[in-house]
Amino acid sequence: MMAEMFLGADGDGTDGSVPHGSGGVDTGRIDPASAAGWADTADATSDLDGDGVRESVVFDGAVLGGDAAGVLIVATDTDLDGTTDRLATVADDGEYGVWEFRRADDGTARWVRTDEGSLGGDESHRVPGK
Ligand SMILES: [Ca+2]
Ligand SMILES: [Ca+2]
Repeated sequence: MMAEMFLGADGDGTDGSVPHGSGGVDTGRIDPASAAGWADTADATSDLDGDGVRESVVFDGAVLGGDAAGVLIVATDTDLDGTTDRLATVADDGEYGVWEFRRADDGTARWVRTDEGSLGGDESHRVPGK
């Protein structure tokens, strides 16, 4: 009985205490389609590439509700056609993600994650085999 309690408490505590450190980076708090849709309704506020034309909307995921609160979202209309085609997100825990809008030959469109990672080096560092 004692061993069982010991193992249970230890194992559960370890696994449960690092929800964002396990299973890879989860910037899935953001739904790219929803974020882009929201950005499309807003006026571009930032000129990130410095060409004099504002092409990006920077906003907090809180406007999307749910788990997105606290995530900084940068939505960019790279070809200036009026719709967002690139998203970059940075969560409050340092995890970031980049999505690009892709349209397939058959006309279907989807968001493809092109980059992900974490800005919080030590915090997210995982010891192999742990
Ligand atoms: Ca620009
Ligand atoms: Ca566009």
